[in-house]
Amino acid sequence: MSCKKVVFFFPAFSSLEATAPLGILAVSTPLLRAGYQVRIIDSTITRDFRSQVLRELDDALCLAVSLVTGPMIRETVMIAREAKRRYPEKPVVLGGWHPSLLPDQTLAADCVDIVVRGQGEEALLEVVQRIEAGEAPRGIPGVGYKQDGELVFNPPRALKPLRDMPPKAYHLADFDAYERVCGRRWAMYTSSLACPYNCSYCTNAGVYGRQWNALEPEQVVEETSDLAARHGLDLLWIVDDNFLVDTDRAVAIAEGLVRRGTRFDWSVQATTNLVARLQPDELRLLRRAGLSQICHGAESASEKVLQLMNKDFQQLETIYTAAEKCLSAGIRPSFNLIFGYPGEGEKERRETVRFVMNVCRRYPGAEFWTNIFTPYPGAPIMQRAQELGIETPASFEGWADFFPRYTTLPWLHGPAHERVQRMREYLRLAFQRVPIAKQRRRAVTRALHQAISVPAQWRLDHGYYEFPVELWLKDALQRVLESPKPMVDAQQLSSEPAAC
Ligand code: B12
Ligand code: SF4
Repeated sequence: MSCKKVVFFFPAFSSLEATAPLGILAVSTPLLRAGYQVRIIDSTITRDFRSQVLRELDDALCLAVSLVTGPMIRETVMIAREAKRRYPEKPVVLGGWHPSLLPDQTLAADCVDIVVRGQGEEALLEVVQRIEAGEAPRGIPGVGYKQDGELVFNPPRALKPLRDMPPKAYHLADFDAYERVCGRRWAMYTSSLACPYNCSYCTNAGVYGRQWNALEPEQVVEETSDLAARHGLDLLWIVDDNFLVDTDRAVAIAEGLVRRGTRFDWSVQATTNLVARLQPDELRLLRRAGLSQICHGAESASEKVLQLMNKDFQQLETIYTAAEKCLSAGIRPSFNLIFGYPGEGEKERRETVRFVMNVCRRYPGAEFWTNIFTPYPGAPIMQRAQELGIETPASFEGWADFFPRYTTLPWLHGPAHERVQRMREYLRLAFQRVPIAKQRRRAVTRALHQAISVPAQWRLDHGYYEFPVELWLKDALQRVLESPKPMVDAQQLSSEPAAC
């Protein structure tokens, strides 16, 4: 017999940066308010997540999974298939970025019954109410479902401004368990949605549009202070696409946090042009309020590639300015790069590497993180990528291997791909970087990395990546010395049990 319970599964996302899944906390609140119980089983912090999901499903209405494109799909398929085998009558509902961007193919998978596109707060509640009533989710905006083997898609759901959304159910998260995996006690927080720009590799406009909308500063100050204090967090990552679209709002948030005397660090994502326009005293104020890092999507230092990426709002000098301004205010500037973008050749890659060397030497403390271009469904570049020979997976499962750390492209594979991967590895070792997860490296590994930074810089300066003996040595030592990922077991992440 089913009680008023929904089981959420959050598949592992191939990173030690473990914290509570914000999408699930967001869609949980309306369910809790309507009297449903919620169980969250996050595979990153739950040793026997398979048996736990199946056990919890026994008296639940449905299984709901949140996922993005990439490796999370592997565990999603495994768990959804087992759930369907054991409980064929209980619907499997998928939400999050991948189902939002590729609803048809996702719903076509044998183990998926319902998909939710875009914002899930209201949609999931309505779906669960229908499941409870034994009815199909006919007409619920943003929802797709199967009817007699056919895929049925209701009209899309209009986007709601963030201020109209309920608060996230952070109290469901076992922050102790996340801290054991990650080494840090941190959480994500959303203060605005969407981004006014439209970079051609970016999927955001496809899900959240381009109309930036944000919470009022007072609400942000109130919620972040409370969240950090309540759960003893030392870091909040504000996951907004572009936090600094409204400078006055950012300044007002900083003033509010300073007035409250909060003590947590926070980091944001913002474009270099918006950081460059800040005045030094504004950045100092943000720092005093706890802002410790700004992550920028620099992506390339080739004018040609930036044009191809539709990043005309970002002049190269704004990257230098952003680095300089951040560092002089005591804020760590981080920059992301994409290698292998269509149109980028060896010459453009060299330009980018030279630029990185230049920035890191002029502004010690600036850091770069790299990826290989991965065309996501819904991104404006996708069609061009397909014309250039990218083969997109023909099934939901196929997307599990789409991952920007390893992607090979028709124009970047074999020895060329290997060369770029080595270059990325040398970039990683050449200068210090600070990940969110605490590094559990031994002193000897740290010393080795330090020692490799000298030859790594030489190689990057000379574009020479043959015979990577330093990398071979590092890998061999790492295999012998480093301990495996810590195993933790979460407490039951659940709402207050209601009688059922
Ligand atoms: C935080 C984050 C991460 C963190 C996640 C940490 C964690 N503990 O969860 C880390 C750093 C690990 C990460 C890694 C990656 N990420 Co990321 N990440 C984000 C980010 C910035 C915020 C996600 C978030 O929590 N948002 C807040 C919540 C509330 O919003 P939401 O997820 O959209 O949820 C809403 C709906 O989607 C829906 N919903 C969500 N879940 C569910 C579930 C159900 C059942 C229902 C009904 C609805 C529903 O309702 C929610 C409320 O409205 C987004 C960008 C963004 N703007 O969202 C990128 C983003 C999700 N990441 C992305 C990518 C590409 C990656 C990486 C591949 C990057 C990399 N280079 O390695 C990896 C992949 C990780 C993996 N899965 O294997 C892409 C995903 C694109 C795609 N097609 O899926 C995004 C969209 C960024 C982008 N624009 O390109 N990421
Ligand atoms: S600036 Fe960032 S969030 Fe905005 S469109 Fe470009 S990549 Fe996407």
